[in-house]
Amino acid sequence: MKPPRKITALAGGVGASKLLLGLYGTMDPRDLTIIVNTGDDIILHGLKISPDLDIVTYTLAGVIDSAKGWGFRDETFHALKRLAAYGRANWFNLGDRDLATHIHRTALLAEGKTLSQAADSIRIALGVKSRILPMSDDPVPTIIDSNEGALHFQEYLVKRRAEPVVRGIRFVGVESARPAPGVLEAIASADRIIICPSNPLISIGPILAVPGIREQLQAHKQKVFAVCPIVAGKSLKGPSDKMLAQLGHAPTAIGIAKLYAPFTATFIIDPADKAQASAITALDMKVAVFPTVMKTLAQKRKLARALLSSSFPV
Ligand code: FO1
Repeated sequence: MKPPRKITALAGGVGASKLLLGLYGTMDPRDLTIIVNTGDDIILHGLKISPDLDIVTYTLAGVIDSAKGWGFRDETFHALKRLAAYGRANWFNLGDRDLATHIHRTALLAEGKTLSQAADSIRIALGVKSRILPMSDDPVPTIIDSNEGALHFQEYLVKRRAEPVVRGIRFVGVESARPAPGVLEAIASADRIIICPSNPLISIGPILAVPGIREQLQAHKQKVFAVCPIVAGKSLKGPSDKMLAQLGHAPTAIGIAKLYAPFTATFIIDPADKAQASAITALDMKVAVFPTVMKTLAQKRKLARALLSSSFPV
């Protein structure tokens, strides 16, 4: 069997970017298309902020603050301090260089361009060779219903540090959202589709909720490989474990496997969870046991190489 050449990845932000960086350095990046969650998008100070699009773009451009996982490296925050002096909210840390991205994107949208076109303009300017597609050009904000009421996802995560108890998650307007141009085609034409290790509820969940995308994955299920974002009951990144438990899902590899089984052929779990392999196989998926914790570039590339191999998972 020929190794897969054309890869389409579904991605959130920080967790996904680790694997994406591994893929980017291991394959021809022009054969990589990334479909990114935009449920995290928020308007602040009149600017359209698209955190996951920017995290993926900055990571692949090599300009990310890798300690934080978002924003530019060596960033300064002079503008945010001035905004605060005018009485504006400063809980969301928008750096000076980062603000240029948001101003550019907002200006393009005001000129009648789409979010896809803005994302393309930003990634080309930063020298990223892979295609980066928003899941939709239509706004689909993720709202967390919590014990403190309805919160925008960024208010829940950043302002309230994921402390409120989650009672439900809504993607507002998703019923009438359309997949962005190229999204359904990228799934259909890929040799392999990789679901990155992102939060299944608030990173991959919004992408799946856009009408047509989940169905397209189901139609191409044999090509779908999903990397489990939970290892030994803990999230690789962010509050997924806590959110899963609060919404009645098991924060385990099996818990994620149950969510992904309808549209995934191969599920990748860390050796720490290998005891769960047979229960996952019973969900009618192949299981690959392979290290998924990616702290170093070598670990990112190792998982990427495995996912790009025609013989994986044997
Ligand atoms: N995450 C934080 O925890 N605190 C912040 O102040 C913050 C600012 C920020 C600015 C731009 C950007 O693109 C991302 C930013 N993030 C921040 C990350 C972001 O909130 C989340 O990590 C993603 O939305 C989840 O993938």
